[in-house]
Amino acid sequence: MKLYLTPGACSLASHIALHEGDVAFDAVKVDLKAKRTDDGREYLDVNPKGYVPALEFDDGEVLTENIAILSWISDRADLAGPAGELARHRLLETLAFISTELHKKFAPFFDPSATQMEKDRAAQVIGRRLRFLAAQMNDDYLYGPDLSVADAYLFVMLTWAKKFGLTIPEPLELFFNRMADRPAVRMALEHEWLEDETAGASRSHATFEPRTNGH
Ligand SMILES: N[C@@H](CCC(=O)N[C@@H](CS)C(=O)NCC(=O)O)C(=O)O
Repeated sequence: MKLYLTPGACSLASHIALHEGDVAFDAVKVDLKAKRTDDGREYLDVNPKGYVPALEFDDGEVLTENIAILSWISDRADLAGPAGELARHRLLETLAFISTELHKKFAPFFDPSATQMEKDRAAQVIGRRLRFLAAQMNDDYLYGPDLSVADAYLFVMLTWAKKFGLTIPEPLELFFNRMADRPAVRMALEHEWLEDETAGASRSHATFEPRTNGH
């Protein structure tokens, strides 16, 4: 299985979740501008939508969209999540909220042609969404004492909020630090950021074996 990712992009959520779930995978870096992968493919041949993340299974089938990929990882690795009869749909509800109401609101910060007014408006909306999620925190993570794939996605949103100097509610600052201390998160961050710092072409395509025999 291959996870196509771009360092620091939303694909980091799936990268973290795969490590958290101890799932074996190859991480393949994508140059989003050139639409080329570091294992020498045209990225549009992998994902015609042209964006990351994409998860390619050994039989060649490709799954795209953060919500679908994270939900697959959650099932495959049996990661924590909401309880109750609506558990599965509650998780989808949160992933959809993060994807559509938070992730996409960062657009002006990644758009060099966006005006300051557009960024200010986006910052206000993002602030409201983050306060909503801060109020939803139930114990150390969104759904209790154990991490869910929604926490991995929220963590990536917080890395962006920090990068662009946005205000983060106190409970989410604490959550961020808790996440950053997790070995799986450190592993994903190290792989995505140190490879650029060291310009290590050899680290741009990495294979991860499970730490244990299944999960
Ligand atoms: N709807 C997609 C959006 C993914 C997305 O926005 N990916 C960004 C990185 S965070 C990207 O690859 N952008 C490059 C592009 O759209 O060309 C999903 O949720 O997976």
